Formats: sequence, C-alpha cells, structure tokens
Amino acid sequence: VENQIKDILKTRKVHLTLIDPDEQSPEDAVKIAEAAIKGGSDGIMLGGSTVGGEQVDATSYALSQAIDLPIIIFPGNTSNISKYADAIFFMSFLNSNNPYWIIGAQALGALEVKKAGIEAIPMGYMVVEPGGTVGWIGDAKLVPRNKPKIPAAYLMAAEVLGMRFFYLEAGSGADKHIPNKMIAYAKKSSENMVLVVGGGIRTAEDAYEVAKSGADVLVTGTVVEETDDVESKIAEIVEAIRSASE
Ligand code: 1GP
Repeated sequence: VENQIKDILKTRKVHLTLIDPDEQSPEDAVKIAEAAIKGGSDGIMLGGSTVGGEQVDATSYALSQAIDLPIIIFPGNTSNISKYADAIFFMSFLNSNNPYWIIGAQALGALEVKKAGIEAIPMGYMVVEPGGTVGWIGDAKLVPRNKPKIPAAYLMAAEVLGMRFFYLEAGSGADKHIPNKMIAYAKKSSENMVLVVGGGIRTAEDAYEVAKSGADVLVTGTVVEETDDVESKIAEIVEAIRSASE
C-alpha cells in the first residue's frame, strides 16, 4: 500500500476517503466506498475515535469483498485491527500528553497487527487546533494555529525516528482545515516524508489550497456523511486536488 501511494505521488497527489464504521452498517459503508472510488478517491481509510473492533472488522470484511483499492485502518485504539484490511497506519500521537497514545497503545496492539499479517505503515500523528474529538480523547497539547513551524520540527523528528508518513490533523469536522503556511513548512522540512493532511476539508477550494500548500495525501471524511451524492462531491474535491498537482 505504501508503494502504491508512493507510485501515484510520482505523478499526482492522492485522495483518501475516511469512513467511520460506527456511523453506518457495513453494507452502507460499501455503497459509500464504491461511490467515492467512482468519484476518483484512491483508497478507503477506516477508523474513528470511538469505534469498536467488531465494527472495524465487519466493515473491513465487507469492503474487502467489494473493492480493489487499498483499505487502510486508521486506528482509534488497540481494538481497531482487522486481517481483512490491506494496511494500518501504525501511528504515534506525537503531541499527546499521555504516553498511552504515544507508545502504550502501540505496544499493546503490535502483536495483533503482526498476527493479522497486514502491512503496517509507520506514521507520526499531530493534532492542531481545534482538534475535535481526537484532540480531546488523545489528551493533545494542541498545536496553536498561529504557530506554523511547530509541526515541521515534529515531522523532522519523526523522520529521524524512522517513520515514513506524517499526518497533520485538524480534527474530524473541524470548521477550518490546517493553515496553509503550516502545511508548507511541514512539506519543506523533508523531501522523503509523505505528508497527509485532514480535518475540515469540505470544498474544492479547501482541497486546492491544502494540495497547493504541499499536502501529498488529502483525507476527507465528514463530506461523505453530509452529502446525498458522494460520487459528485468526491469528484469535485478530487478534481481540485488533480489541478493542484499540475
Ligand atoms: C479525520 O482528518 C480526518 O481524522 C477527516 O476529517 O471528517 O473533517 O473530513 P473530516
């Protein structure tokens, strides 16, 4: 999955659709995923701050039967592991005040990830104001929006520690996406890290700005929950990302 993403990045930026298995049945998640893929999304991320393992497993299974594009778990906790997914973002919540989210959950989950036999992609995860549910649950020391250089420092540390992806998160449903300047500093701080940006990307304009500022991978979740026409909404966002890739 990592190589697949990196291959696409040679020519253009990537869009991933985040589905929270807590929000709908596995059958409905399949419908959303199929529509998002028709709209041009490059893969499906599965996760949420409060979702349980059974729902993640059942939705991963249903998706694995129906779609060919990567299914990537975006774990909210140690129970969010499924052998039916293709990969897991194995993340450390770098700006949490609680060591559980930095390394404790990872230690508790590592054996299950190995047993599931899915690809683990090492990722630094950083939550910026407003931070939403994940900021609250994860005891985050939220990055102030007017301090654009802070995530760049963490990204460089993550790279030196051997991580290959870095996720800048504003929180699901945030009223504003990550500030453009913050994305730009993070992107400039490393040539090799894959920069993932999510939270609050709702319109084609948002997506264009985030992509132009330097995001490699853009994640949207809330938009598919808010629209009746997933395919057109994702197509609009994907088109903006593609035009920012040129
Ligand atoms: C949340 O970054 C993702 O973890 C997506 O956020 O729901 O605001 O698109 P949205």
